[in-house]
Amino acid sequence: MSVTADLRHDWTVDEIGAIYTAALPDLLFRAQTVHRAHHRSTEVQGCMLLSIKTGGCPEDCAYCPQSAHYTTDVTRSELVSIDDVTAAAVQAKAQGATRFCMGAAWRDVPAKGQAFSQVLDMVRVVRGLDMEACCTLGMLTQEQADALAEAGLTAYNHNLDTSPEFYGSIITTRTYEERLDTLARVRKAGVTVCSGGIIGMGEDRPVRYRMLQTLASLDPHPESVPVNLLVRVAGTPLADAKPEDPFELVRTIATARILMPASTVRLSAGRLQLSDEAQALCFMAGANSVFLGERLLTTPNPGSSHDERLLERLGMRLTVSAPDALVSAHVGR
Ligand code: SAM
Ligand code: DTB
Ligand code: SF4
Repeated sequence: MSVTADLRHDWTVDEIGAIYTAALPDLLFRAQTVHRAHHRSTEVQGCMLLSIKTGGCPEDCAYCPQSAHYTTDVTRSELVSIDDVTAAAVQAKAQGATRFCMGAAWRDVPAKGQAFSQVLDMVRVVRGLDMEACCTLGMLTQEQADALAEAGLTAYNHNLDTSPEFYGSIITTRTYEERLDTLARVRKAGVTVCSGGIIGMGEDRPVRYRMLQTLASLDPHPESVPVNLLVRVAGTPLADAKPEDPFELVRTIATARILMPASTVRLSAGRLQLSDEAQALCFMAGANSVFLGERLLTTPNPGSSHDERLLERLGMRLTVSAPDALVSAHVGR
């Protein structure tokens, strides 16, 4: 069988629901079987995040501590210097990261001023260190997507976050369609697509099915699918959301793995709320990437020494060389 023969874009909600709600041993067995056909079962990619422009965002995403609509502990800062990015990327590489992801609290990339050309320089620095470079900067024009491609950007992160139907109860300042439009521009520019979502925002299971269905309907699939567990931040509207059952995260990851077999499924925000055992289940469900380091963008993360110990206890390891996302998505191992 060709490893791409099982890539489908027409999953129905009923099919997705049946996968998601299967008995956990059966779901994990199916996810593992798919996972092993496309990925090394004992490896996870280490990525490092850096917030290059923090806080003061005009968007009203109900989960986000960086929105100017809410009062949180986040200290605003303007675009960081290229020297700061270089130092952070060098350190990330030393800690075993093979992808460096730069996030900006923008609705869209500023059309005027020097900021965008500085971001392009940051991308060149990261690529010059032989790491994958990812940016998440909000909405892009086609010209901006093309310029990022030209600078060597590996991936662009732009999450759908939730289902089309639930979206309006989380974000009112931009539409789902606008998110999809940016993803189409990224794809057209030849940059790989990183798009996923968040669970634990008060959504029910069918909302997750629809989010996963929308992601899997993209053709090609996003090369990267981050699954975030909501980090509940004081001051945001979702600060008091009910804590999510970790098994729901495991089920979401396993279902993403089955629907999008060749994609890297990233166990992203929220790991501090998970036991080591729950994280192990996420890896068994097909997650094959984590964020390293003590900080995500503005919130804490387990830190490299904890992760080193965890992977060692599991007999797993960080991916040593950055897989070329486009190639690795289609090469059986
Ligand atoms: N401003 C850009 C945008 O929204 O596309 C890029 C940065 S934004 C912080 C990147 C992603 O982080 C969001 O789409 C969301 O999925 C995730 N995120 C933000 N705050 C989070 C939280 N409190 N818990 C979990 N994920 C979160
Ligand atoms: C993604 O899906 N999760 C990361 C990355 N893409 C940019 C961001 C998580 C942010 C968590 C909240 C914070 O630290 O501010
Ligand atoms: Fe702004 Fe992104 Fe946060 Fe939304 S998720 S408020 S767009 S930084």
